[in-house]
Amino acid sequence: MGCLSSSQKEEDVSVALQGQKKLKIVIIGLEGSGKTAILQYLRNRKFTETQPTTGLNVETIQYKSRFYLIFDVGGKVRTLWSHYYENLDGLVFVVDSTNQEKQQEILKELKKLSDDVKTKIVLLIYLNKSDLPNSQFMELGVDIQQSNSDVIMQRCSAKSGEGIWEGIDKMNRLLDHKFQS
Ligand SMILES: Nc1nc2c(ncn2[C@@H]2O[C@H](COP(=O)(O)OP(=O)(O)O)[C@@H](O)[C@H]2O)c(=O)[nH]1
Ligand SMILES: [Mg+2]
Repeated sequence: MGCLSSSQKEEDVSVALQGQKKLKIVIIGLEGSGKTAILQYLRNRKFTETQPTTGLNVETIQYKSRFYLIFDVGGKVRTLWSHYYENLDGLVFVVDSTNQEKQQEILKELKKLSDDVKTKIVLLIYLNKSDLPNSQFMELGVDIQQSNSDVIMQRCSAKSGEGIWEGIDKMNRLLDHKFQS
């Protein structure tokens, strides 16, 4: 997996976006929610153990006829997230569904992103770790519904793969509409 320092980001984004049209997706979420595990699952088509993310992971993933350039920004420095929101097509927000105590913090971040993202995007919220017995549905709709974006909620597991491609498929379909309109 490519690991880039944030100082390289402007150059890397423009280089990566040259040539073939790729849709730009950013994966955010609290630390330990499973962002990197999901990105690795998309790349390897299977679960692989992760290391804590320092800097940035970037992957190009093909789904059907579309290429997605996906940025995993890391959860520690949340102020960095909004630097990646320019020319965004979609945002993936990963939630650890076993960690109900973090619900208020998650709602706060979702509210913040709906303020920070100025363009209409597709927002895919993955309720991750559905394979674990203490995984629970989280009611996160309130603030997000006010934003201008299409919102998808998808239970998933980066461990078993459940729901991962389903979420991407739903996002892909909504992006079809975006490009047709
Ligand atoms: N059981 C289970 N563990 C997961 C899942 N997704 C991630 N993890 C684990 O949760 C920890 C944090 O995952 P990671 O992807 O590094 O989180 P990040 O900080 O959001 O990038 C790692 O130990 C992963 O193996 C999942 O769907 N199920
Ligand atoms: Mg990570």
